[in-house]
Amino acid sequence: MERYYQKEIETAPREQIRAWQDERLVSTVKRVYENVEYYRNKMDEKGVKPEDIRSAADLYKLPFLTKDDLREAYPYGLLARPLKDCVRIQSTSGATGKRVIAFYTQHDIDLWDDCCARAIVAAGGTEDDVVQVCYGYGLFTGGPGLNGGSHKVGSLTLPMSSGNTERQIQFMCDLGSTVLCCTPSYAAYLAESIIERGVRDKIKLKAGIFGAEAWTEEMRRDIENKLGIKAYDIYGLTEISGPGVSFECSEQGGMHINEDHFIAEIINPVTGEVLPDGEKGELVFTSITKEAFPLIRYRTRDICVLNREKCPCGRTHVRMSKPMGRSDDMLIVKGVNVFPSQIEMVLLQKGLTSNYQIVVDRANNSDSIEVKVEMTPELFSDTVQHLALKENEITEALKSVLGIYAKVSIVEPKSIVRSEGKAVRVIDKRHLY
Ligand code: DLL
Repeated sequence: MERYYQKEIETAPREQIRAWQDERLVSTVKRVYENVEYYRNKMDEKGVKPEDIRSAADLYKLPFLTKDDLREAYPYGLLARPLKDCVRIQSTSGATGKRVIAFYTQHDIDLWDDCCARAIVAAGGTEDDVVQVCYGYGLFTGGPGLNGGSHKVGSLTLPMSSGNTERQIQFMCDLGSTVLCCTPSYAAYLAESIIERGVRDKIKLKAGIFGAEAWTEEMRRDIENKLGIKAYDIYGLTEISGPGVSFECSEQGGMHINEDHFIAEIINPVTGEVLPDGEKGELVFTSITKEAFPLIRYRTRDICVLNREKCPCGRTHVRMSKPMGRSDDMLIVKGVNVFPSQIEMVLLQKGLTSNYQIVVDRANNSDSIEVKVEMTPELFSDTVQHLALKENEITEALKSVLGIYAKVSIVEPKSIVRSEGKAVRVIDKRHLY
């Protein structure tokens, strides 16, 4: 039987959800207009006043917000509450220069934890469960979000954070973890490691809650078979709170968006026009219950489809498909957001050319990234040893900017194929979408 964490909300009639959205949007817009100069200026520029927003049907009148706005307003420019009311920040997994921070009041954290609790209960979690959280803790929202959700459910929470596979498996066996929360690639890696160690019959896992990066149905089946569990997708982004913006139910047919907290729209990423349900486009979120950091019409850059058909699980909140790509060039490698422009910046700083190519691949469910860059005429006459030193130097610089290891190969001049149109800078062999 399907279980819910907040049944009345999760299965509320559509008219009720709409009424919540209308009321909460109107008050959020009024509040940000009054308290946040950045919003006031943006709305004034577009000639829209809080009085023009009388229900969610007026949402289209409001200006969009993008990651660039967040960077421009960094760090405090979008705060809608005094800093003294905030108790936490979190930040995107992106690296230096591209970081975006989000603020939370205690109330915001409470609601965020509720969203994650809904996801855990939808995956079968109860107070009798042992939830092993191996998302990163710290600035990344994965660990703190699922941790908070697990507490709300009343499950025994293992705040493992990522890495240290040996210890993960030991605790999983000794403490009988039943729900695993981590990225799908780490889940696949754990599954292999468990089989390799011959301890498959010692684990008690029944469900996994995997997200933060794209993963395919094939990968789902592979993890489910190897671990003998049911694997659920979970989606979210730091700007909008973190994991739990949407989550899968037992139907595994799209992720229910927590519509009492977030209004979702799909737009044409080029024109900004709102598209009807069922059409593929960029997902845009408006948070309607956040105190510290409410974002209005935030462009996620994730390409999705919304589905309002009735879900057999009984939840009435709209479902989004798995993200099918991005409308910008951001890559997610090993769970970390990587922009090609960051790589280009390092290469140019290190005196190389902008003739480069980024190759992303996945072997044994683990991501790898290689940066091939053409040598300059000066480097051409250098010794092999000197080239290797240069490669190391760039590897180090990339590591400090991206936060992950990228293999660097300096290749011969003109060996990277020139494109006749746009340069093909990124070759993503993972075929995730
Ligand atoms: O990845 C939050 C999160 C943590 C979600 C744990 C789920 C589980 P960011 O680091 O800000 O936040 O990255 C957000 O990651 O815009 C998507 O492009 C991508 N993403 C998140 N979840 C999924 C998913 C966290 N289930 C960006 N499938 C988003 C595909 C996902 N992509």
